[in-house]
Amino acid sequence: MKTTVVRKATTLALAAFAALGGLAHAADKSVTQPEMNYQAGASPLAGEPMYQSSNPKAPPMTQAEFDKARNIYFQRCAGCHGVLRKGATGKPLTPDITLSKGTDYLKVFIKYGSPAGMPNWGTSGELSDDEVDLMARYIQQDPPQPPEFGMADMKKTWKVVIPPDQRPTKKMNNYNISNIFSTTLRDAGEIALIDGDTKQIINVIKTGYAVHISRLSASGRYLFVIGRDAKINMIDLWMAKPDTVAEVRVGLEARSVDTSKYKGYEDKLAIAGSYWPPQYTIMRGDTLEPLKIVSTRGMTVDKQEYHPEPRVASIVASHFKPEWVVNVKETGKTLLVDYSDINALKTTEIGTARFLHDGGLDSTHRYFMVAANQSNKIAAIDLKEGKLAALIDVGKIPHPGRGANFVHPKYGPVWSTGDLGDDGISLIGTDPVHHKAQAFKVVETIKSQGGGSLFIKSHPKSHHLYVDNPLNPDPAISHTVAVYDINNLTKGYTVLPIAQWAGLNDGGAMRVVQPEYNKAGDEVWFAVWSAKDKQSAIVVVDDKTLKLKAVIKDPRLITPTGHFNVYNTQNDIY
Ligand code: DHE
Repeated sequence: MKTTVVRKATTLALAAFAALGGLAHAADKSVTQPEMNYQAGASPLAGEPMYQSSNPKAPPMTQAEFDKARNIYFQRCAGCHGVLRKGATGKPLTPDITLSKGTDYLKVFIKYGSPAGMPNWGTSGELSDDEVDLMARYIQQDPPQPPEFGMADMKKTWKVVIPPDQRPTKKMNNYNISNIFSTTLRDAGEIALIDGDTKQIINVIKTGYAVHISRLSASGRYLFVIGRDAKINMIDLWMAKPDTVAEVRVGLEARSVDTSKYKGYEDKLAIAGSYWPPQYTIMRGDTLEPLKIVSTRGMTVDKQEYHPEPRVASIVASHFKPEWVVNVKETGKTLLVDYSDINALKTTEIGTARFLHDGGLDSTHRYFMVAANQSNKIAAIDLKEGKLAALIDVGKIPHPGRGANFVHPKYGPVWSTGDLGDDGISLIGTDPVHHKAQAFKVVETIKSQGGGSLFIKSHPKSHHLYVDNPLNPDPAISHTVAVYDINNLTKGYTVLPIAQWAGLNDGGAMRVVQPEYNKAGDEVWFAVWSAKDKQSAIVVVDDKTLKLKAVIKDPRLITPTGHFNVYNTQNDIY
Protein backbone atom coordinates (compact mmCIF):
# COMPACT_ATOMS: atom_id res chain seq x y z
CA MET A 1 0.00 0.00 0.00
CA LYS A 2 1.37 3.40 -0.94
CA THR A 3 1.31 6.41 1.34
CA THR A 4 -0.19 9.51 -0.24
CA VAL A 5 1.86 12.61 0.35
CA VAL A 6 -0.06 15.74 -0.55
CA ARG A 7 2.38 18.59 -1.02
CA LYS A 8 0.07 21.55 -1.12
CA ALA A 9 -2.75 22.83 0.98
CA THR A 10 -6.18 21.76 -0.14
CA THR A 11 -9.05 24.09 0.55
CA LEU A 12 -11.86 22.69 2.57
CA ALA A 13 -14.78 23.96 4.55
CA LEU A 14 -14.28 22.72 8.09
CA ALA A 15 -16.32 19.61 8.63
CA ALA A 16 -18.82 19.62 11.46
CA PHE A 17 -17.18 18.88 14.75
CA ALA A 18 -18.03 15.37 15.83
CA ALA A 19 -18.91 15.63 19.48
CA LEU A 20 -16.30 14.12 21.75
CA GLY A 21 -19.13 12.84 23.87
CA GLY A 22 -21.76 14.77 25.81
CA LEU A 23 -20.48 18.32 25.46
CA ALA A 24 -23.90 19.80 25.98
CA HIS A 25 -23.69 20.16 29.72
CA ALA A 26 -20.02 20.87 29.98
CA ALA A 27 -20.25 24.64 30.10
CA ASP A 28 -21.57 24.82 33.66
CA LYS A 29 -18.88 22.52 35.05
CA SER A 30 -15.45 23.44 36.27
CA VAL A 31 -14.11 20.48 34.28
CA THR A 32 -15.14 20.16 30.64
CA GLN A 33 -16.46 16.91 29.24
CA PRO A 34 -13.48 16.32 26.90
CA GLU A 35 -11.17 16.92 29.83
CA MET A 36 -13.17 14.44 31.88
CA ASN A 37 -13.05 11.93 29.03
CA TYR A 38 -9.29 12.38 28.94
CA GLN A 39 -8.91 11.63 32.65
CA ALA A 40 -11.43 8.81 32.52
CA GLY A 41 -10.07 6.83 29.60
CA ALA A 42 -11.28 3.22 29.41
CA SER A 43 -9.16 0.89 31.50
CA PRO A 44 -8.07 -2.48 30.11
CA LEU A 45 -8.94 -3.89 33.55
CA ALA A 46 -12.61 -4.02 32.48
CA GLY A 47 -11.99 -7.45 30.99
CA GLU A 48 -10.18 -8.96 34.01
CA PRO A 49 -12.00 -11.54 36.16
CA MET A 50 -12.61 -10.24 39.70
CA TYR A 51 -14.07 -11.68 42.86
CA GLN A 52 -17.47 -10.34 43.99
CA SER A 53 -17.56 -9.87 47.73
CA SER A 54 -21.08 -9.43 49.05
CA ASN A 55 -21.37 -6.76 51.72
CA PRO A 56 -24.53 -7.61 53.69
CA LYS A 57 -25.23 -3.90 54.28
CA ALA A 58 -25.12 -3.04 50.56
CA PRO A 59 -28.19 -3.29 48.30
CA PRO A 60 -28.36 -6.73 46.66
CA MET A 61 -26.98 -7.33 43.18
CA THR A 62 -26.99 -10.45 41.04
CA GLN A 63 -23.68 -11.69 39.65
CA ALA A 64 -24.74 -10.50 36.17
CA GLU A 65 -25.60 -7.02 37.48
CA PHE A 66 -22.34 -6.83 39.39
CA ASP A 67 -20.32 -7.82 36.31
CA LYS A 68 -22.09 -5.28 34.13
CA ALA A 69 -21.56 -2.51 36.70
CA ARG A 70 -17.91 -3.48 37.15
CA ASN A 71 -17.44 -3.22 33.41
CA ILE A 72 -19.00 0.26 33.30
CA TYR A 73 -16.91 1.28 36.31
CA PHE A 74 -13.64 0.34 34.62
CA GLN A 75 -14.71 1.91 31.33
CA ARG A 76 -15.87 5.22 32.80
CA CYS A 77 -14.98 5.74 36.43
CA ALA A 78 -11.71 4.03 37.42
CA GLY A 79 -9.52 6.66 35.70
CA CYS A 80 -10.69 9.30 38.21
CA HIS A 81 -11.84 7.32 41.27
CA GLY A 82 -9.15 4.63 41.17
CA VAL A 83 -9.24 0.89 40.65
CA LEU A 84 -9.96 0.26 44.35
CA ARG A 85 -12.18 3.37 44.59
CA LYS A 86 -9.80 4.92 47.13
CA GLY A 87 -9.88 8.19 45.19
CA ALA A 88 -7.44 9.63 42.70
CA THR A 89 -8.39 12.81 40.85
CA GLY A 90 -12.00 11.97 41.77
CA LYS A 91 -13.37 11.44 45.29
CA PRO A 92 -13.03 8.12 47.17
CA LEU A 93 -16.04 5.82 46.73
CA THR A 94 -15.47 3.13 49.33
CA PRO A 95 -18.47 1.59 51.21
CA ASP A 96 -17.60 3.42 54.46
CA ILE A 97 -18.54 6.59 52.55
CA THR A 98 -21.14 5.41 50.04
CA LEU A 99 -23.30 3.18 52.31
CA SER A 100 -24.28 6.07 54.55
CA LYS A 101 -25.28 8.18 51.50
CA GLY A 102 -27.66 5.51 50.21
CA THR A 103 -28.88 4.58 46.74
CA ASP A 104 -31.19 7.56 46.12
CA TYR A 105 -28.57 10.18 46.95
CA LEU A 106 -25.93 8.42 44.83
CA LYS A 107 -28.34 8.14 41.88
CA VAL A 108 -28.87 11.91 41.84
CA PHE A 109 -25.13 12.47 41.93
CA ILE A 110 -24.43 10.05 39.10
CA LYS A 111 -27.31 11.28 36.97
CA TYR A 112 -26.78 15.04 37.33
CA GLY A 113 -23.07 15.30 38.17
CA SER A 114 -21.55 18.00 40.39
CA PRO A 115 -19.96 21.42 39.91
CA ALA A 116 -16.70 19.94 41.25
CA GLY A 117 -16.27 18.02 38.03
CA MET A 118 -18.32 14.81 38.30
CA PRO A 119 -19.87 14.36 34.83
CA ASN A 120 -23.66 14.26 34.45
CA TRP A 121 -23.67 10.65 33.30
CA GLY A 122 -27.47 10.37 33.23
CA THR A 123 -28.62 13.69 31.75
CA SER A 124 -25.85 13.61 29.13
CA GLY A 125 -27.34 10.33 27.87
CA GLU A 126 -24.17 8.32 28.57
CA LEU A 127 -25.96 6.09 31.11
CA SER A 128 -29.64 5.06 31.15
CA ASP A 129 -31.73 5.38 34.36
CA ASP A 130 -31.32 1.63 34.91
CA GLU A 131 -27.55 1.94 34.57
CA VAL A 132 -27.50 4.90 36.97
CA ASP A 133 -29.40 2.75 39.49
CA LEU A 134 -26.99 -0.14 38.87
CA MET A 135 -23.94 2.06 39.47
CA ALA A 136 -25.45 3.58 42.64
CA ARG A 137 -25.85 0.06 44.06
CA TYR A 138 -22.44 -1.09 42.76
CA ILE A 139 -20.42 1.60 44.53
CA GLN A 140 -21.88 0.49 47.87
CA GLN A 141 -20.39 -3.00 47.46
CA ASP A 142 -16.82 -3.81 48.49
CA PRO A 143 -14.55 -2.87 45.56
CA PRO A 144 -13.41 -5.95 43.67
CA GLN A 145 -9.65 -6.13 43.29
CA PRO A 146 -8.01 -7.03 39.99
CA PRO A 147 -5.39 -9.77 40.18
CA GLU A 148 -1.73 -9.04 40.94
CA PHE A 149 0.84 -9.49 38.19
CA GLY A 150 4.13 -10.89 39.43
CA MET A 151 7.25 -12.43 37.91
CA ALA A 152 5.59 -15.73 36.93
CA ASP A 153 2.84 -13.84 35.04
CA MET A 154 5.40 -11.65 33.30
CA LYS A 155 7.55 -14.60 32.30
CA LYS A 156 4.52 -16.25 30.67
CA THR A 157 4.10 -13.21 28.39
CA TRP A 158 7.81 -12.68 27.69
CA LYS A 159 8.84 -13.49 24.14
CA VAL A 160 12.21 -12.97 22.47
CA VAL A 161 11.22 -12.96 18.81
CA ILE A 162 14.79 -12.53 17.56
CA PRO A 163 17.54 -13.26 20.12
CA PRO A 164 20.37 -10.70 20.33
CA ASP A 165 22.92 -13.02 18.63
CA GLN A 166 20.64 -13.42 15.60
CA ARG A 167 20.10 -9.69 15.13
CA PRO A 168 22.00 -7.61 12.57
CA THR A 169 25.51 -6.54 13.55
CA LYS A 170 25.15 -3.36 11.52
CA LYS A 171 22.33 -1.25 10.11
CA MET A 172 20.71 -3.31 7.32
CA ASN A 173 18.55 -0.59 5.78
CA ASN A 174 19.07 2.72 4.04
CA TYR A 175 16.78 4.71 6.28
CA ASN A 176 18.07 7.78 8.04
CA ILE A 177 16.92 6.16 11.28
CA SER A 178 17.57 9.21 13.44
CA ASN A 179 14.81 11.01 11.53
CA ILE A 180 12.21 8.21 11.75
CA PHE A 181 8.97 9.05 13.58
CA SER A 182 7.13 6.47 15.70
CA THR A 183 3.45 7.38 15.53
CA THR A 184 0.93 5.99 18.02
CA LEU A 185 -2.10 4.48 16.25
CA ARG A 186 -4.15 4.49 19.41
CA ASP A 187 -7.32 2.56 18.67
CA ALA A 188 -5.65 0.14 16.26
CA GLY A 189 -3.14 -0.94 18.95
CA GLU A 190 -0.29 -0.30 16.50
CA ILE A 191 2.50 2.11 15.77
CA ALA A 192 3.53 3.39 12.35
CA LEU A 193 7.22 3.95 11.66
CA ILE A 194 7.36 6.86 9.22
CA ASP A 195 10.47 7.93 7.32
CA GLY A 196 10.89 11.59 8.25
CA ASP A 197 12.80 12.33 5.04
CA THR A 198 10.43 10.76 2.47
CA LYS A 199 7.25 10.80 4.61
CA GLN A 200 6.59 7.18 3.59
CA ILE A 201 5.39 4.56 6.07
CA ILE A 202 8.20 2.05 6.70
CA ASN A 203 6.17 -0.44 8.73
CA VAL A 204 3.01 -0.69 10.81
CA ILE A 205 3.67 -2.83 13.87
CA LYS A 206 1.11 -4.53 16.12
CA THR A 207 1.58 -3.41 19.73
CA GLY A 208 -0.44 -3.41 22.95
CA TYR A 209 -4.01 -2.18 23.42
CA ALA A 210 -4.39 1.59 22.94
CA VAL A 211 -0.63 2.02 22.74
CA HIS A 212 0.53 5.10 24.66
CA ILE A 213 4.14 6.28 24.29
CA SER A 214 7.40 5.50 22.46
CA ARG A 215 10.90 5.95 23.87
CA LEU A 216 14.39 5.25 22.47
CA SER A 217 17.39 3.39 23.84
CA ALA A 218 20.50 5.50 24.53
CA SER A 219 22.13 4.38 21.25
CA GLY A 220 19.00 5.15 19.24
CA ARG A 221 18.89 1.60 17.85
CA TYR A 222 15.98 0.21 19.88
CA LEU A 223 12.52 1.70 20.09
CA PHE A 224 10.33 0.81 23.10
CA VAL A 225 6.57 1.14 22.87
CA ILE A 226 4.08 0.55 25.71
CA GLY A 227 0.33 -0.07 25.49
CA ARG A 228 -2.35 0.72 28.08
CA ASP A 229 -2.46 -3.05 28.67
CA ALA A 230 1.20 -2.87 29.85
CA LYS A 231 2.54 -4.74 26.83
CA ILE A 232 5.98 -3.53 25.72
CA ASN A 233 7.31 -4.00 22.19
CA MET A 234 11.03 -3.63 21.60
CA ILE A 235 11.70 -2.73 17.97
CA ASP A 236 15.10 -3.02 16.27
CA LEU A 237 15.64 -0.09 13.87
CA TRP A 238 18.71 -1.79 12.32
CA MET A 239 16.64 -4.54 10.66
CA ALA A 240 16.06 -4.34 6.90
CA LYS A 241 12.43 -3.69 7.83
CA PRO A 242 12.41 -2.57 11.48
CA ASP A 243 10.17 -4.80 13.60
CA THR A 244 9.59 -6.28 17.05
CA VAL A 245 12.47 -8.34 18.48
CA ALA A 246 11.11 -8.84 22.00
CA GLU A 247 7.90 -8.29 23.96
CA VAL A 248 6.58 -8.66 27.51
CA ARG A 249 3.64 -7.58 29.68
CA VAL A 250 4.61 -5.94 32.96
CA GLY A 251 1.15 -5.62 34.47
CA LEU A 252 -2.48 -5.19 33.50
CA GLU A 253 -2.43 -1.45 32.85
CA ALA A 254 0.47 0.96 32.22
CA ARG A 255 1.63 4.18 30.55
CA SER A 256 5.42 4.61 30.84
CA VAL A 257 8.66 3.02 29.64
CA ASP A 258 12.30 4.16 29.37
CA THR A 259 15.83 2.76 29.21
CA SER A 260 19.21 3.24 30.92
CA LYS A 261 20.98 6.24 29.38
CA TYR A 262 23.90 6.97 31.72
CA LYS A 263 27.44 6.55 30.35
CA GLY A 264 28.52 2.92 30.61
CA TYR A 265 24.93 1.64 30.91
CA GLU A 266 23.68 2.52 27.42
CA ASP A 267 21.04 0.03 26.16
CA LYS A 268 21.71 -2.28 29.16
CA LEU A 269 18.41 -1.99 31.05
CA ALA A 270 14.81 -0.94 30.54
CA ILE A 271 12.12 0.12 33.01
CA ALA A 272 8.34 0.32 32.81
CA GLY A 273 5.83 1.68 35.31
CA SER A 274 2.34 0.27 35.72
CA TYR A 275 -0.98 1.70 36.82
CA TRP A 276 -2.10 -1.77 37.90
CA PRO A 277 -0.62 -3.42 39.83
CA PRO A 278 1.04 -0.30 41.23
CA GLN A 279 4.68 -1.18 40.57
CA TYR A 280 7.65 -0.71 38.27
CA THR A 281 9.66 -3.42 36.55
CA ILE A 282 13.32 -3.43 35.58
CA MET A 283 14.20 -5.50 32.49
CA ARG A 284 17.21 -6.44 30.42
CA GLY A 285 17.70 -3.81 27.73
CA ASP A 286 18.34 -6.27 24.90
CA THR A 287 15.64 -8.89 25.55
CA LEU A 288 13.07 -7.35 27.94
CA GLU A 289 13.63 -10.23 30.35
CA PRO A 290 11.97 -9.03 33.57
CA LEU A 291 14.56 -8.89 36.37
CA LYS A 292 13.03 -7.05 39.30
CA ILE A 293 9.60 -5.76 40.31
CA VAL A 294 9.20 -3.01 42.91
CA SER A 295 5.84 -2.12 44.45
CA THR A 296 4.89 1.55 44.84
CA ARG A 297 2.18 1.00 47.48
CA GLY A 298 2.77 3.23 50.49
CA MET A 299 2.06 6.48 52.27
CA THR A 300 0.96 9.76 50.68
CA VAL A 301 3.34 12.70 50.80
CA ASP A 302 0.97 15.13 52.53
CA LYS A 303 -1.34 13.33 54.99
CA GLN A 304 1.01 10.34 55.37
CA GLU A 305 -1.88 7.91 54.82
CA TYR A 306 -1.59 4.50 53.20
CA HIS A 307 -2.62 4.38 49.55
CA PRO A 308 -3.19 0.94 48.05
CA GLU A 309 -2.81 1.88 44.37
CA PRO A 310 -0.30 4.63 43.68
CA ARG A 311 0.05 4.50 39.89
CA VAL A 312 3.40 5.00 38.18
CA ALA A 313 3.17 8.00 35.85
CA SER A 314 6.13 9.44 33.90
CA ILE A 315 9.59 7.87 33.97
CA VAL A 316 12.75 9.48 32.58
CA ALA A 317 16.39 8.38 32.47
CA SER A 318 18.92 10.69 34.16
CA HIS A 319 22.00 11.79 32.19
CA PHE A 320 23.82 12.67 35.44
CA LYS A 321 23.80 9.35 37.29
CA PRO A 322 22.79 5.72 36.64
CA GLU A 323 19.26 6.60 37.77
CA TRP A 324 15.68 6.70 36.57
CA VAL A 325 13.22 9.29 37.76
CA VAL A 326 9.99 7.43 38.61
CA ASN A 327 6.95 9.57 39.42
CA VAL A 328 4.31 7.99 41.64
CA LYS A 329 0.98 9.69 41.11
CA GLU A 330 -1.29 9.18 44.12
CA THR A 331 1.39 9.30 46.85
CA GLY A 332 3.08 12.34 45.25
CA LYS A 333 6.59 10.94 45.41
CA THR A 334 9.41 11.15 42.91
CA LEU A 335 11.77 8.20 43.19
CA LEU A 336 15.35 8.34 41.94
CA VAL A 337 16.04 4.66 41.29
CA ASP A 338 19.77 3.85 41.13
CA TYR A 339 20.17 0.96 38.67
CA SER A 340 23.95 0.47 39.11
CA ASP A 341 23.26 -2.63 41.24
CA ILE A 342 19.69 -3.83 40.98
CA ASN A 343 20.25 -6.51 43.61
CA ALA A 344 21.06 -3.79 46.13
CA LEU A 345 18.61 -1.26 44.76
CA LYS A 346 19.08 2.22 46.20
CA THR A 347 16.18 4.62 45.93
CA THR A 348 16.05 8.29 46.87
CA GLU A 349 12.46 9.22 47.72
CA ILE A 350 11.66 12.87 47.13
CA GLY A 351 8.34 14.20 48.41
CA THR A 352 6.89 16.37 45.65
CA ALA A 353 3.10 16.76 45.32
CA ARG A 354 0.16 14.44 44.66
CA PHE A 355 -1.13 13.62 41.18
CA LEU A 356 2.22 13.55 39.40
CA HIS A 357 1.67 12.97 35.70
CA ASP A 358 3.87 14.07 32.78
CA GLY A 359 7.07 16.08 32.50
CA GLY A 360 10.43 16.58 30.84
CA LEU A 361 14.02 17.72 31.33
CA ASP A 362 15.27 21.31 31.13
CA SER A 363 17.72 22.19 28.32
CA THR A 364 20.77 21.21 30.43
CA HIS A 365 19.09 17.91 31.41
CA ARG A 366 19.93 18.61 35.05
CA TYR A 367 16.38 19.35 36.18
CA PHE A 368 13.30 17.19 35.68
CA MET A 369 10.16 19.31 35.57
CA VAL A 370 7.07 17.24 36.41
CA ALA A 371 3.43 18.29 36.57
CA ALA A 372 1.41 17.42 39.67
CA ASN A 373 -1.63 18.10 37.55
CA GLN A 374 -4.58 18.22 39.97
CA SER A 375 -2.34 20.03 42.49
CA ASN A 376 -1.69 22.80 39.91
CA LYS A 377 2.04 22.57 40.53
CA ILE A 378 5.29 21.80 38.76
CA ALA A 379 8.02 20.08 40.77
CA ALA A 380 11.62 20.75 39.69
CA ILE A 381 13.89 17.85 40.64
CA ASP A 382 17.65 18.42 40.66
CA LEU A 383 19.10 15.22 39.18
CA LYS A 384 22.68 16.19 40.02
CA GLU A 385 22.06 16.82 43.72
CA GLY A 386 19.23 14.29 44.02
CA LYS A 387 16.78 16.68 45.67
CA LEU A 388 13.77 18.88 45.12
CA ALA A 389 14.85 22.23 43.66
CA ALA A 390 11.40 23.83 43.95
CA LEU A 391 7.64 23.31 43.90
CA ILE A 392 6.14 25.92 41.62
CA ASP A 393 2.50 27.04 41.51
CA VAL A 394 1.19 27.27 37.95
CA GLY A 395 -2.23 27.43 36.24
CA LYS A 396 -5.09 24.92 36.38
CA ILE A 397 -4.14 21.31 35.56
CA PRO A 398 -0.76 21.82 33.89
CA HIS A 399 -0.15 19.34 31.05
CA PRO A 400 3.28 19.78 29.49
CA GLY A 401 3.87 16.42 27.76
CA ARG A 402 7.63 16.79 28.06
CA GLY A 403 7.33 20.60 27.96
CA ALA A 404 9.27 23.04 25.77
CA ASN A 405 12.67 24.63 26.43
CA PHE A 406 13.79 27.91 24.91
CA VAL A 407 15.77 31.03 25.74
CA HIS A 408 13.50 33.86 26.82
CA PRO A 409 14.82 37.20 25.50
CA LYS A 410 14.64 38.76 28.96
CA TYR A 411 14.76 35.93 31.51
CA GLY A 412 17.14 33.44 29.90
CA PRO A 413 16.50 29.67 29.67
CA VAL A 414 12.92 28.66 30.49
CA TRP A 415 10.90 25.44 30.45
CA SER A 416 7.22 25.84 29.66
CA THR A 417 3.88 24.11 30.10
CA GLY A 418 0.35 24.70 28.84
CA ASP A 419 -2.74 23.92 30.92
CA LEU A 420 -5.71 21.64 30.47
CA GLY A 421 -7.90 23.70 32.76
CA ASP A 422 -7.25 27.30 31.68
CA ASP A 423 -5.70 29.43 28.94
CA GLY A 424 -2.32 30.04 30.58
CA ILE A 425 1.14 28.96 29.48
CA SER A 426 3.66 29.15 32.30
CA LEU A 427 7.28 29.97 31.51
CA ILE A 428 9.57 28.83 34.32
CA GLY A 429 13.21 29.95 34.67
CA THR A 430 15.67 27.02 34.76
CA ASP A 431 19.07 28.70 35.00
CA PRO A 432 20.09 29.20 38.65
CA VAL A 433 23.65 30.16 37.62
CA HIS A 434 23.14 33.14 35.31
CA HIS A 435 19.51 33.99 36.10
CA LYS A 436 19.31 33.22 39.81
CA ALA A 437 16.44 35.59 40.58
CA GLN A 438 14.23 33.86 38.00
CA ALA A 439 15.27 30.26 38.71
CA PHE A 440 12.28 27.97 39.29
CA LYS A 441 9.83 30.83 39.29
CA VAL A 442 7.10 31.55 36.77
CA VAL A 443 8.76 34.44 34.94
CA GLU A 444 5.87 35.07 32.59
CA THR A 445 2.43 33.63 31.84
CA ILE A 446 1.28 33.98 28.25
CA LYS A 447 -2.20 33.34 26.90
CA SER A 448 -3.02 30.32 24.78
CA GLN A 449 -6.08 29.92 22.56
CA GLY A 450 -7.97 28.44 25.54
CA GLY A 451 -8.07 25.43 27.85
CA GLY A 452 -7.74 21.82 26.76
CA SER A 453 -4.05 22.09 25.89
CA LEU A 454 -2.03 18.87 26.04
CA PHE A 455 1.32 19.46 24.36
CA ILE A 456 3.80 22.27 23.76
CA LYS A 457 7.03 22.13 21.78
CA SER A 458 10.07 24.11 20.66
CA HIS A 459 13.54 23.20 19.33
CA PRO A 460 17.01 24.68 19.92
CA LYS A 461 17.28 25.58 16.21
CA SER A 462 13.87 27.25 16.05
CA HIS A 463 12.52 30.55 17.37
CA HIS A 464 8.97 29.19 17.47
CA LEU A 465 6.84 27.75 20.26
CA TYR A 466 3.82 25.59 19.26
CA VAL A 467 0.86 24.95 21.59
CA ASP A 468 -2.01 22.56 20.81
CA ASN A 469 -5.54 22.55 22.34
CA PRO A 470 -7.02 19.17 21.30
CA LEU A 471 -9.43 18.98 24.25
CA ASN A 472 -10.89 22.46 23.85
CA PRO A 473 -14.65 22.13 23.21
CA ASP A 474 -14.54 24.78 20.47
CA PRO A 475 -13.63 23.11 17.14
CA ALA A 476 -12.15 26.38 15.86
CA ILE A 477 -9.54 25.92 18.59
CA SER A 478 -9.11 22.13 18.72
CA HIS A 479 -8.63 22.04 14.93
CA THR A 480 -5.77 24.53 14.99
CA VAL A 481 -2.46 25.23 16.68
CA ALA A 482 -1.02 28.48 18.08
CA VAL A 483 2.56 29.50 17.21
CA TYR A 484 4.54 32.12 19.12
CA ASP A 485 7.71 33.93 18.13
CA ILE A 486 9.85 33.43 21.22
CA ASN A 487 11.76 36.63 20.53
CA ASN A 488 8.52 38.59 20.55
CA LEU A 489 6.14 36.84 22.92
CA THR A 490 4.07 39.95 23.62
CA LYS A 491 3.00 40.00 19.96
CA GLY A 492 0.63 37.07 20.65
CA TYR A 493 0.24 34.03 18.46
CA THR A 494 -0.39 33.03 14.86
CA VAL A 495 -3.09 30.38 14.33
CA LEU A 496 -2.31 27.59 11.85
CA PRO A 497 -5.38 25.78 10.42
CA ILE A 498 -3.83 22.31 10.69
CA ALA A 499 -7.09 20.28 10.40
CA GLN A 500 -8.16 22.31 7.37
CA TRP A 501 -4.77 21.70 5.76
CA ALA A 502 -5.26 17.95 6.28
CA GLY A 503 -8.08 18.08 3.72
CA LEU A 504 -10.31 15.56 5.51
CA ASN A 505 -14.02 15.88 4.89
CA ASP A 506 -15.79 12.99 6.55
CA GLY A 507 -16.96 14.84 9.67
CA GLY A 508 -14.34 13.42 12.04
CA ALA A 509 -13.31 15.17 15.28
CA MET A 510 -9.95 16.22 13.73
CA ARG A 511 -8.32 17.08 17.04
CA VAL A 512 -4.85 18.47 16.38
CA VAL A 513 -2.42 16.76 18.73
CA GLN A 514 1.22 17.06 19.73
CA PRO A 515 3.71 19.19 17.83
CA GLU A 516 6.95 17.21 17.20
CA TYR A 517 10.03 18.51 15.35
CA ASN A 518 12.09 16.54 12.87
CA LYS A 519 15.77 15.96 13.61
CA ALA A 520 16.94 19.11 11.79
CA GLY A 521 14.47 21.25 13.72
CA ASP A 522 13.11 22.83 10.53
CA GLU A 523 9.72 21.11 10.28
CA VAL A 524 6.97 20.26 12.78
CA TRP A 525 4.60 17.28 12.65
CA PHE A 526 1.02 17.22 14.00
CA ALA A 527 -1.51 14.39 14.25
CA VAL A 528 -5.03 15.19 13.07
CA TRP A 529 -6.87 12.71 15.31
CA SER A 530 -10.35 11.48 14.38
CA ALA A 531 -12.31 8.41 15.50
CA LYS A 532 -11.43 4.88 14.43
CA ASP A 533 -14.02 4.81 11.64
CA LYS A 534 -12.98 8.23 10.24
CA GLN A 535 -9.94 9.32 8.32
CA SER A 536 -7.02 10.87 10.20
CA ALA A 537 -3.76 12.39 8.93
CA ILE A 538 -0.34 13.76 9.81
CA VAL A 539 0.30 17.37 8.82
CA VAL A 540 3.87 18.66 8.42
CA VAL A 541 4.57 22.39 8.74
CA ASP A 542 7.66 24.25 7.50
CA ASP A 543 8.99 25.87 10.68
CA LYS A 544 10.64 28.81 8.85
CA THR A 545 7.65 29.92 6.78
CA LEU A 546 4.83 28.44 8.94
CA LYS A 547 3.36 27.11 5.67
CA LEU A 548 2.07 23.63 4.95
CA LYS A 549 4.87 21.31 3.82
CA ALA A 550 3.18 17.90 3.54
CA VAL A 551 0.10 15.89 4.48
CA ILE A 552 0.52 12.18 5.12
CA LYS A 553 -2.67 10.21 4.54
CA ASP A 554 -2.98 6.47 4.53
CA PRO A 555 -5.80 4.07 5.44
CA ARG A 556 -3.43 2.50 7.96
CA LEU A 557 -3.09 5.77 9.91
CA ILE A 558 -5.95 4.97 12.31
CA THR A 559 -6.34 7.38 15.27
CA PRO A 560 -2.80 8.81 15.30
CA THR A 561 -2.09 10.70 18.53
CA GLY A 562 1.53 10.95 19.79
CA HIS A 563 4.53 10.89 17.47
CA PHE A 564 8.13 10.60 18.51
CA ASN A 565 11.13 11.61 16.41
CA VAL A 566 13.96 9.13 17.05
CA TYR A 567 16.79 11.66 17.46
CA ASN A 568 14.87 14.18 19.56
CA THR A 569 13.38 11.49 21.82
CA GLN A 570 16.71 9.69 22.19
CA ASN A 571 18.49 12.93 23.17
CA ASP A 572 15.66 14.58 25.12
CA ILE A 573 15.46 17.57 22.79
CA TYR A 574 12.24 19.53 23.19
FE1 DHE B 1 -1.26 10.18 28.07
C1 DHE B 1 2.16 10.71 28.12
C2 DHE B 1 -1.13 8.99 31.24
C3 DHE B 1 -4.69 10.15 28.18
C4 DHE B 1 -1.37 10.94 24.74
N1 DHE B 1 0.24 9.91 29.43
C5 DHE B 1 1.58 10.22 29.27
C6 DHE B 1 2.28 9.94 30.49
C7 DHE B 1 1.35 9.44 31.37
C8 DHE B 1 0.07 9.43 30.69
C9 DHE B 1 1.60 8.99 32.79
C10 DHE B 1 3.77 10.16 30.74
C11 DHE B 1 4.58 8.99 30.25
C12 DHE B 1 6.07 9.21 30.41
O1 DHE B 1 6.58 10.30 30.08
O2 DHE B 1 6.77 8.29 30.86
N2 DHE B 1 -2.68 9.70 29.48
C13 DHE B 1 -2.39 9.22 30.70
C14 DHE B 1 -3.62 8.95 31.42
O3 DHE B 1 -3.72 8.39 32.55
C15 DHE B 1 -4.73 9.50 30.64
C16 DHE B 1 -5.17 10.79 31.32
C17 DHE B 1 -6.00 8.67 30.56
C18 DHE B 1 -5.84 7.32 29.94
O4 DHE B 1 -6.80 6.56 29.99
O5 DHE B 1 -4.78 6.98 29.41
C19 DHE B 1 -4.02 9.79 29.30
N3 DHE B 1 -2.79 10.52 26.69
C20 DHE B 1 -4.10 10.45 26.95
C21 DHE B 1 -4.88 10.71 25.76
O6 DHE B 1 -6.16 10.70 25.67
C22 DHE B 1 -3.93 11.06 24.66
C23 DHE B 1 -4.10 12.53 24.28
C24 DHE B 1 -4.13 10.23 23.39
C25 DHE B 1 -3.72 8.79 23.50
O7 DHE B 1 -2.91 8.36 22.71
O8 DHE B 1 -4.23 8.10 24.38
C26 DHE B 1 -2.59 10.83 25.37
N4 DHE B 1 0.14 10.72 26.69
C27 DHE B 1 -0.12 10.94 25.36
C28 DHE B 1 1.15 11.22 24.68
C29 DHE B 1 2.15 11.17 25.65
C30 DHE B 1 1.49 10.85 26.90
C31 DHE B 1 1.29 11.53 23.19
C32 DHE B 1 3.65 11.38 25.47
C33 DHE B 1 3.97 12.84 25.50
C34 DHE B 1 5.43 13.12 25.29
O9 DHE B 1 5.75 14.12 24.64
O10 DHE B 1 6.28 12.34 25.75
